[in-house]
Amino acid sequence: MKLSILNLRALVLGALCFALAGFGDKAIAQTFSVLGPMPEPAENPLTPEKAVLGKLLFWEEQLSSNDGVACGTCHKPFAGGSDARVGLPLSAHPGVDGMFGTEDDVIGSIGVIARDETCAEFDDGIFFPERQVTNRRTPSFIGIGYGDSSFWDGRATDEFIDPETGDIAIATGGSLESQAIGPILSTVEMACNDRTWDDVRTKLESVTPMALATDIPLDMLDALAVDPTYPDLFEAAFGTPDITAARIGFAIASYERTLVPDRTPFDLFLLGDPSALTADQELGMDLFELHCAGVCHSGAELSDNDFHHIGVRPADEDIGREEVTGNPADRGKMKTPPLRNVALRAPFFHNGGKETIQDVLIFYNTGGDFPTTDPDMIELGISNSELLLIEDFLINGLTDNRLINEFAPFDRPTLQTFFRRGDSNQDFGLDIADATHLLTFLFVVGSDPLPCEDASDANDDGGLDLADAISMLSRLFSGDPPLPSPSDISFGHDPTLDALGCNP
Ligand code: HEC
Ligand SMILES: [Ca+2]
Ligand SMILES: [Ca+2]
Ligand SMILES: [Ca+2]
Repeated sequence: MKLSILNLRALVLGALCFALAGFGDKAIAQTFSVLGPMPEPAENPLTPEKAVLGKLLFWEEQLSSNDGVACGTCHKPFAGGSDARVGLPLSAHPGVDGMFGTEDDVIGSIGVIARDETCAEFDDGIFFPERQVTNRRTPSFIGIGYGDSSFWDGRATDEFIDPETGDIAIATGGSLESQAIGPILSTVEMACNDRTWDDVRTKLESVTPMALATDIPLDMLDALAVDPTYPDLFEAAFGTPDITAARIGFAIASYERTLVPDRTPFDLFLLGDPSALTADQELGMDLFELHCAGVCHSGAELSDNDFHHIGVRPADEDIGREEVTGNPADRGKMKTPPLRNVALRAPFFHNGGKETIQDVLIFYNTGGDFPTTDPDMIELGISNSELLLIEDFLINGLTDNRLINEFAPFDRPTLQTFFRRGDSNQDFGLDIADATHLLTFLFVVGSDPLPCEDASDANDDGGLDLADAISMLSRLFSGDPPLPSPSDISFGHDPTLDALGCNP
């Protein structure tokens, strides 16, 4: 057989590549790959106008009924796209038993106080007067568009149905759009009861974009340079000023598609920079490939985008995927999360039940905590020194530093800080120490600045003086009603604009 020059060249090149790559790395390349371009559905091609509108909407607290919650309140880049407020005791959901402090509790995200259809607060029986908390740990919104479904149970589907018309707006590839319209009407996350898309439209038509945010990133400032209204911004993105649910979904999904976490040391290593991973991290990657990639954590995303019950909790406790499919075989199954930036997202799993990566590794190494029918959940018997190498890979090999530093495109505005009125010393309660704390600030020369001026402004008149200490004391000792919203018994944002600040 005669080889053409071209074929010969291909052969030689192929052999050379093989020799250079070495056998082990070739296997790695088959198990893992770099993130390709983010897919976008034909019906919603990515444009800068849609993406920046989506970014504005994602960080827009006025998208919620009561101005206190944006998508970004629960999803922060520096927390790996998840919620950073997990250290607060108020992030607890009592789980199915309805009781706080038991085994089935979940570390969720703080949403809104329960409000009826007139947006009046009511006692939900669990959280009131505090804000409600989601019943699952918040996953990332970054790099999610590679998958074909969204949420832990995958209920946000590939096919995106326009919720106002019932039409199929996107036939396939629209899970981000399907997901994005969910929280806006969710009575736990952002809405009063019975909120409609008309309500959302009316609200967005009337507000000044980003009026509540500070430190606004440059691309958002550019879009806001001519003081546009939301209808103006929708016109720039979609050609007409109409605000619809589908367009909100299209815009937010477009923004999310610009968030590609592809500069991890792992990605740089796969692209051919052998120094991107330390020797230990490379060993950790090999061990990860051997023990963890298997059916679940391989490919470009390090996720099979499928659903598994791995025994973090009993399957009956949160039935997960079964809720979507109706199939009892899917009981307790949750979506395999992609693993880039995983270390920033502690605590882990759908219930936030494992505090550290080390805890997660011990969980897998011992074959899980609760019985599961999954044949892959077996004791792994990995040695401690090997576990440390895997941990090193997961923590240092898979983190894109642009998220930690919140560099573009992972930059964001500063949102409102939550506090308790009167909690001058920031220990989550109002007591006499808060009055003393404020008085010290007011009258002792050289005393420390207040960590949260808004909290110390007990009477919410925009100033800090003796009257605030008196408000605290009469609330404590004269049976006065709760201090002004968010009040001393409820954690939330300041509903009145003033010049005072509050450190996050
Ligand atoms: C109150 C906190 C909260 C708010 C507000 C919120 N989310 Fe989430 N987000 C969550 C939680 C909790 C989940 C997981 C829910 C589940 O799977 O059942 C989630 C899931 C997601 C996912 C799915 C990720 C995956 O791995 O499948 C995306 C994407 C997302 N949110 C984006 C958004 C957008 C866009 C908004 C605003 C329109 C928003 N979130 C508002 C808490 C929040
Ligand atoms: Ca409980
Ligand atoms: Ca206090
Ligand atoms: Ca005051």
